[in-house]
Amino acid sequence: MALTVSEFERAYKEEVLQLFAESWQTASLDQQFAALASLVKRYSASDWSQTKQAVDHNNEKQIYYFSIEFLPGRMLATNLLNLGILTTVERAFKEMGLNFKRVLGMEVDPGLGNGGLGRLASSFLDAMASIGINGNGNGLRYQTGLFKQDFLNGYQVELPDDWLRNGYVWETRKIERAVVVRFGGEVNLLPSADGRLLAQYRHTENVLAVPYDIPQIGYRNGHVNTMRLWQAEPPAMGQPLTVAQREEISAISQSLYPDDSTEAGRRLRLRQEYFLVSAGLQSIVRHYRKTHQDFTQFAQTVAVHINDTHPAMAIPELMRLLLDEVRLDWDSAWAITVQVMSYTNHTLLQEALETWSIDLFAPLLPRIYQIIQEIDHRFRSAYHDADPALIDSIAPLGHNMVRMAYLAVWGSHAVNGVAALHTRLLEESVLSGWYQLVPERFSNQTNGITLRRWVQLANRPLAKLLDKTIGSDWRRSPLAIEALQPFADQPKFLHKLAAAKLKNKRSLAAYVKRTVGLSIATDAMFDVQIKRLHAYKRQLLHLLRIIDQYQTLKAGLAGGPKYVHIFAAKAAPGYYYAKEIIKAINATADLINHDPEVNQQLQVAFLPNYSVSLAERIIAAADVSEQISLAGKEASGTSNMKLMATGAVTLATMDGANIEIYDAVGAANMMTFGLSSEQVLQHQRNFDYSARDLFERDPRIHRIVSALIDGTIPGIEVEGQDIYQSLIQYNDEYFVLADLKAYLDAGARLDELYLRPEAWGKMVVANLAASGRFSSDLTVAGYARDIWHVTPENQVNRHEL
Ligand code: B1N
Repeated sequence: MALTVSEFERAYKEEVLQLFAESWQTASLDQQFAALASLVKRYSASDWSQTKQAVDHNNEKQIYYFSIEFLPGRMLATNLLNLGILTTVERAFKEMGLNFKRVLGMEVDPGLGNGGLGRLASSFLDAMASIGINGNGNGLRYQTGLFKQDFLNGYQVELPDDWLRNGYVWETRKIERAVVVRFGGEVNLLPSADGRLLAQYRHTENVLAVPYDIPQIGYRNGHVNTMRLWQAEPPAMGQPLTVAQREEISAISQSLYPDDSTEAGRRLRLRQEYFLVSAGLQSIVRHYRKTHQDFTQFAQTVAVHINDTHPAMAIPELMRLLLDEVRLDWDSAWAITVQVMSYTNHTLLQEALETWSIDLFAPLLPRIYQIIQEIDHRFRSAYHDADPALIDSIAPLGHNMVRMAYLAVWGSHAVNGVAALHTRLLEESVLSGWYQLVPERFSNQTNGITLRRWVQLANRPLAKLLDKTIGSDWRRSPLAIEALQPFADQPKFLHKLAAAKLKNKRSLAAYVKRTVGLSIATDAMFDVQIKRLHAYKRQLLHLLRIIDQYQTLKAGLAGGPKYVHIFAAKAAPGYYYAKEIIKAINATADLINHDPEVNQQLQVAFLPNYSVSLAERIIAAADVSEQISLAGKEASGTSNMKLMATGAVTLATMDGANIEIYDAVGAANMMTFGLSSEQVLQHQRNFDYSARDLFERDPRIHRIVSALIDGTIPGIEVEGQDIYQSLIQYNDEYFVLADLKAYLDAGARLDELYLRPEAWGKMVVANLAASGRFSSDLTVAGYARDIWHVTPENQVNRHEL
């Protein structure tokens, strides 16, 4: 939009006055934020309304992205950027003598997700709006988001995240769009006039689902989509409810399950999932009926995307609506459902594959269970010629369980993994039976990231330098950053690049000092591992390298570059082992940071409360990106992309999207090590891996691992022992020791390169130049083409690569 500095200033001052009866000079930071956000809403309102009208008017297809998690991050800067008025507003704030950065910092960062899966969902919403497709989010409005993390004596402490305390500026409650979601009760199938059975529901528990709409503004294209979050409330009418009943209802959208990569098989979670799905679909069907007489156009105008299996009940729920409310016959309803639905799998981990015991499921959702039984029955009949053992092993119902991934594949026309290796492994293992049956449904859609957030907003020094060097095309066309490649050989440019990095390091160092009181050396290599704490991600491996560096320094064998190791990670509150790793890292940090013999060379900072906002601070300052999961375990990873796209070099196993980064930057520009996923599989099959052997035979490994139990690191008597036993006694499930030597060697090679600034700069440039393909704009364009069958207004194509 077009807006001059003085126009904005006038509008802003007026907004402060109107909202708070306060002059702009005396308004508090909170008020400044509220006034600015309110203006942004005003600026986007007509585009929002027009986007919605155009959809209905032109009968355009809408995508609904169903996800139990979203991690939008703070929205003010993004919205200003996407409206095209960020620099204008910044200038105005400067002119008024106000602190723009601090105003941005007043916004809450909604923690409505755990990690990559939730962040991906939000990044897709931004991308859908930005490439001009009608894509809406459908999620839950959790009253408390992911816990806030603090450390007490090195242990993780979880504090409630009361993010709605002061209201959420971007949302609008739409009570007039509320729907009723029913649980429990009984279903009777009664003969009806049309000769078919009519499902009659009795004694159900009725929950009011109230939508809250949040605008999702596209990047400078006037396109504004909607993220809709549902809140559960006791219905205003009907039977009076007891306090306990009302609480049970509110609990549905009360809090986010803090589990990442494990299945939360609990009744409340199931209620959350059905609530999300039923509310979303009811409102979609209701909206469709306003403009259509029959359902012949439904699949052409609606696509529902199932983000992992948590919303997979969308399949039986849409069947229910089409059968019981629209009164279609089974075959027509099923044909529509399959065309509408698509499913993304995000994990190969057994413990994350959702299954629900029928004993829990059937009484809570009797009609949905009936429909799943019928789906299962018809699936089995459709394949009565096929190998019965195969069919049995992949049917939606089996072993007294509802198997959500299998239901999702059978009820969708498209299924995808999130990185090339992940999709291949899905086809070969977790969903191999399904791949045999319906191979044409499978595709790979490699994850992506919102480059605008990570580069344009969170790395301003780099963004400026890019503008000066290659012009500003890269801001709109992610692949245009390839033009940077020739500058890899220009020492002057590399100098500027290093200067930009140093600036970011100084900002992060100031933050670290402010928050944890540690002064980190900004002339050190910043070696970063940021992601959920999970054994398969192997923060432990990183810790063992730090211990090795510590021991080397203590032995007087210095040499390499100065290091600052930076961690950020939350552990699921019930994940005991992950919490032990946190304690062990914190204890090691404490030891190292306070030891004057080493702390000039080596420091460790574990920053509490990892979140989108904290990621924005850390990523721009990183030199090294640790992506060291056991090969075959990390579906994709996305911090790997964020870090390489903003100037870090990747130290990685050949896992998830690391492989695609490797393909993009070339072997010379990334440091890889460790077992391949095939080798891991082979060891697992042959039972020929012995961690104890490695420990006993390799003196270096012996020395490093012993530090966990010999008192080297004070304060981890229990944790050190447990971790030691997980490695030696229980044979190191995640092959930490198997990869340790290769990891240390790769680290040493990286150290040498870091000591040669030009060689390092070259690698950084190669990474930056190759980063465009990881834009989620391109990822979403792939979904649009292969899965949703819609054409973006703004054409972007990863396949031009
Ligand atoms: O999804 C990300 C991937 O980049 C990561 O590799 C993957 O680990 C992550 C249960 C999950 N997979 N599964 C989950 C989240 C919450 C939950 O309750 C599982 N998260 C991932 C994006 O594709």
